[in-house]
Amino acid sequence: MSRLVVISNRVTLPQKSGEAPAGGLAVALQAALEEHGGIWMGWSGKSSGVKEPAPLDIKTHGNITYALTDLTKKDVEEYYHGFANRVLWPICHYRLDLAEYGRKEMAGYFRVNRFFAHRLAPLLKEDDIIWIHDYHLIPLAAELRQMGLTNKIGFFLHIPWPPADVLFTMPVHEEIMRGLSHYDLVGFQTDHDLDNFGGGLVREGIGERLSEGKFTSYGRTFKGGRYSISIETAAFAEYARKAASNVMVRKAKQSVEGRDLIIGVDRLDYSKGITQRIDAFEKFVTLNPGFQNKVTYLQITPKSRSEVPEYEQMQRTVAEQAGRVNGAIGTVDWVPIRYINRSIGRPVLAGLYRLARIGLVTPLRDGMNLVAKEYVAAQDPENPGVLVLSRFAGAARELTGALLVNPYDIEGTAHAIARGLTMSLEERKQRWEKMMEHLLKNDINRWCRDFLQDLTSA
Ligand code: GDG
Repeated sequence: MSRLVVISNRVTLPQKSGEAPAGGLAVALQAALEEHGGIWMGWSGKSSGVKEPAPLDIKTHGNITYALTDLTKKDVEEYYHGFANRVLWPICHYRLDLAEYGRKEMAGYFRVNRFFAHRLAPLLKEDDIIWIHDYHLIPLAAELRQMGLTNKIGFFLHIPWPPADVLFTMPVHEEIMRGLSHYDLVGFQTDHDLDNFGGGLVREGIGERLSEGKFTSYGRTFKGGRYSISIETAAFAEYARKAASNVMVRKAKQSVEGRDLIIGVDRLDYSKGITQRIDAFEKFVTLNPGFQNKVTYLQITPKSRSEVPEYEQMQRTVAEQAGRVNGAIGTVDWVPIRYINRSIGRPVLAGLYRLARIGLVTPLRDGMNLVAKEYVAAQDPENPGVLVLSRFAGAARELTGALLVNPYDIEGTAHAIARGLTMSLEERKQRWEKMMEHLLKNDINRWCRDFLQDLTSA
């Protein structure tokens, strides 16, 4: 295959020795780049203030060149905090009530995509295969085409694609749809997202779904497909097995003192359904008094996007809610909810998943949700826990051994928690084996390989 060029909003630099390993996506992309040789370009995460950003910061490690750019303060505000995270993110997660559309932010989004294209183009060779990631960079292919590039360009959307009626509330939906038509391959997490995309084209009269996974719109024909992202299943399972001896994990085990552990792990984000989940936990304890003092619910929630007002507000809401529930149902010797508002190391996380009798993954809407897959991979095959999973996570389409719940139905989720905690070992094993077999076959390397194969032949 030709050289691979990956562009994403943020870039994962190689780990320094002794650092915890990066997540599965970074590992898989780094492996693909290493194999074919290539470039990974993106935003450094830094602002150059009012000054124009300095030239690209280029770092080479083995076969991979990392190219990072700063953005001005205005760019960060308008492109990242503005249009990407206050318009595209809420709309793609069906939260029209939270979308704050502004022309200034929209213009900033397109301007930064043009800026990325201009910085990237001089690094490109004629036969490079280009793979662009996620909602921040939808118009990038159109900008590159405008500059005369004819390379194969693929796009993968990590978040959901909404149905037409939701998408059309965004004033610039046409420009966004047009942007996608400039790719050779557009990848979505699930069939639902792919269907929503095709449905939107037809509804607006701007395109059609053809046979063999092809679409046509704005005079271009391109491929669309489902590529469900996954994890490094075998490596993560091994990692979790070893993590049992980690000092922090042993301490955590002691501190739950024989109680059943329920675990939730999410970036602090309104799409993750954390407040509904805490309500469901409270309801579970209220409806099942026999479980009082017998369970600990550990919610690990690193802060994210704190500069966006909705996220800042949510930080306070969740902390207050956890405190209120602990006050209402806790006792002198039992703190029902442990709420951690920062990131913990990956080895400890893997060990905690394995310790937990229930993995509680209940987003209101999620492209895939890798926590659900990590929880399954981390289980002890002889005594696996139960995954309670929202039917609105992309992962629900694959993890059929989970107890599927509607996260808006608080009582339903409470019942699922009770059912998970009382499930026989035999049923737990049966459900887990089915999911683990699927995840071993469909891991992150397969996802990466499938996408790149289809892009190469598109
Ligand atoms: C987007 C889409 C899609 C979380 N807390 C800690 C920690 N994490 C890690 C988890 C997992 C990752 O972060 C979160 O991935 P998710 O998939 O659950 O969610 P998003 O961040 O919203 O990701 C999503 C994904 O892209 C990939 O396409 O699945 O639908 O929204 O790996 O383990 N890791 C550590 N400490 C923490 O406290 N070390």
